[in-house]
This record gives sequence, structure tokens and C-alpha cells, in this order.
Amino acid sequence: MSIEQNYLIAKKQYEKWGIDVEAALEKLKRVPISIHCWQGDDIGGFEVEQQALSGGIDVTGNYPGKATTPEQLRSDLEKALTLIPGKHRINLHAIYAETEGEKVDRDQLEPKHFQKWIDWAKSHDLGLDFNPTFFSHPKAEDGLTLSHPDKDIRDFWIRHGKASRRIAEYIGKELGSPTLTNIWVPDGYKDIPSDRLTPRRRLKESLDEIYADEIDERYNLDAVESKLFGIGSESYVVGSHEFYLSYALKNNKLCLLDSGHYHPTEVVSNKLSSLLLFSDKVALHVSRPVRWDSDHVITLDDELKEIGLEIVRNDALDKVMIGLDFFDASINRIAAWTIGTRNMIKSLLYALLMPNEQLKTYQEQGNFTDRLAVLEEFKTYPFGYIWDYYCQEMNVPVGMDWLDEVREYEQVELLKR
Ligand code: RNT
Ligand code: ZN
Repeated sequence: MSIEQNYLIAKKQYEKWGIDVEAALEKLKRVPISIHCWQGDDIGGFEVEQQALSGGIDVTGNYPGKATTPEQLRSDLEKALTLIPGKHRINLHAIYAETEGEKVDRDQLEPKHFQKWIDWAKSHDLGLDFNPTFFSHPKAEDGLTLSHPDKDIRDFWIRHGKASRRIAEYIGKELGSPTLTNIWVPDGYKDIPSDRLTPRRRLKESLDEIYADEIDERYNLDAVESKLFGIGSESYVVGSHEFYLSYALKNNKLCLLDSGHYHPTEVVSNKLSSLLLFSDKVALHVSRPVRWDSDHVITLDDELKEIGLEIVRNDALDKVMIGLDFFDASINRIAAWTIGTRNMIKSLLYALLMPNEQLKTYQEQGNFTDRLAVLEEFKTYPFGYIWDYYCQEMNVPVGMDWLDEVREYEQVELLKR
């Protein structure tokens, strides 16, 4: 049976529930996913004096072929983008600046250092997002940046934050689509602190300084990302969830939820509805923690499906800015991007193909029997046929055909590095 025939059979089954499959696919086409560039080079970046990865995050594995130049990284991203249906965005970090061999410290970065990324994004019709890099730097060695007791160190990082917003504003203006600039700092303590308030007060004041600059919201949106713990900050993280949730709400910033940054049974899917009642936009770093914030490639697991459902059910496809954040160096990195991003899109499609209104009605009526029965029934619906058809329509490989392309690229490109 052909892809079309399978699709038509599947479509009929969904239509019995009043689901408009074509409308679902149209909606899906318009959802951009912000794909993190750092999966391609294990968060190395291209600074002239490259520093070891720090900040309590870690990339494990030594699969061959990681990108070692901006050109390689862009070409790898291009390859991945041909395997992923839809129009998406690329998420950059400040360490991906291109300074023509000149040592430019983070507080001195300028828009011109991202011109090549911008030109590339333009030529591929991609949006860009941005992150100041508050780790992998001598001034982050103490595990403290914006909350550091030393004013000079804080000021350095404040300047970096300001520079990043200016760069992001320029990028957004150039590309005609606002850049999401996300601040995450690793600040915290390994052991039980004797003062939790002072570092948090300093972080708050540093953020206030960074955000004091007027930056045009048409070109730049600001987000703040919290965390529970990291390697070396097991007992206390300055920028906790409550800290940033409060900061974001009070200062009109986006709260960015990383699905690896909570207690093991605490889920981001359950937070979205609450945040959406109090802010216009919410940002996500979709990741997969395995026992800790390990940033495994996202799989189509229950939580990813639940995230997709919460976005779709709450009619929040244009309110939740979906970004990815995983990095696995033990597998082919282009496959990692492809598998993870396709899974994110699949979770949205899965959600778009649910009888969400009907399910809401069951709940309102107290009819929990039908609610459970239908939720379970749809798990074995022919979702894969719709997905295959979508891939075909979007001119990307169907099923696992993408893997052959990755294997070929590995032979002709990655293994030669
Ligand atoms: C770290 C945060 C942060 C980073 C990236 C590289 O725990 O999740 O978002 O992963 O900025
Ligand atoms: Zn993150």
C-alpha cells in the first residue's frame, strides 16, 4: 500500500471523531522549533581560546565527526534540516561568535561577530535565537557569574548580558523575526549554603542592570531559565524556579522551562497551563533527563506527548516558544538532531490528532471512564500513517529513510574530519 492509501485509511478513522486531519497538518506546518546548534559540537563553540565545558553540565561520548568549524556546523545543520519537516529556527550561544582569529572576550562581542550566521540564516530562511554564554570561561570558574560576590566579575557578566541583547536585537531586525534571548547562569553551591538570600539578591540586581537597556521588543524577547541542581551545585542553585518565575512575572520576561531542570517526578507539562494564565508567552527547552539533567535526546515518551498535548489543548501553539536542549556525543550528532526534532514535531501532531474538545467535555461532565477509554484508544490509532504522509508532503524522508542519508553524510563528510 502506498503512503497515500495508508493516509486515507488513517484519515477516515480520525475523521470519525470529527478530527480535521488536513487542518491539523496545516497548523503543524506553521510551528517553528528552535533547534539548538550546540548538539553539533558538544557545546564547544568557536572561541579563539577554547575553554573546557563548565557550568555543571556535561556532554559524554566520543562519536566521530563533531563539527570543529562554523562552516562544518552550518553544513551539519543544513543536512539535519533537510531531514526535518517544516520551517524552523536555530538557537545560538555567544560562544559561536566568529571573530576572524581575533580574541574578543564575551563582554566585547558585537553583532558583526554573528554576521555569517545571520547571512546563512537569511539564505536558508531561518529564524535565529540567542543565549549569552555564562560558562566555559575563566571568570565562571568559581561556579558563580551574575551572583558572584566580586563586583568586577559580576560587572563582566552584566556587560556580556547587555552585549548579547544588543546582538540579538540586531539579529532579529536583520531577519525580521524576534530573537529569543535566554539567560541561564550556572550559579550555585555544592554544599549547603549559609546564606541563600544574598546571592539571589545579587542575581536579581544583575538581571535588573542587564535589562535596564531599552531593547526593541519587535526584534528581541527575553527569557530566563531556572534550574534545580547541577554538577557542583547540588545543594543550591541561585536561579531556582521560584526565583525566575517571580522575576519573569514581575518584569515581563518569558519564563523558560527546561524539562530536565526539576525534581525527577516533577513535569513541565503540568506547569504550562498555570504559566499561560499569567503570561502571554512561555519558552521551553525540551530535553530528557535520565536520573539527572543528562540532556539525552528526546524520545516520544509519555512526557513529550503530554507537553505536546498541553500546548495544543490550550491553544498555545503561538504562545509557547518551543526550543530543544539535548546533547549526546555517543551517537551521530545529525541523527541526534533529526530524531529529537522529529519527535518534538510528532508529539505536536499526536496532540493535534486527538479529540481534545470531546475529552474536555467528558472531564467537565465527570465522565472519567470515557475520558480514560478514549485517551487509551488513541494510543493505537494509525498515527504513523499520518506522520509518514506529512513527511512526504513536506519533502523530507519518510519513515527511517533519513538514516540512510545520515549514514551517507557520515561517510562522505563526518568521518573525514
Ligand atoms: C543548562 C541549561 C542550558 C544549557 C544550554 C547549553 O542546564 O539547560 O540551557 O543546556 O544553554
Ligand atoms: Zn536548557
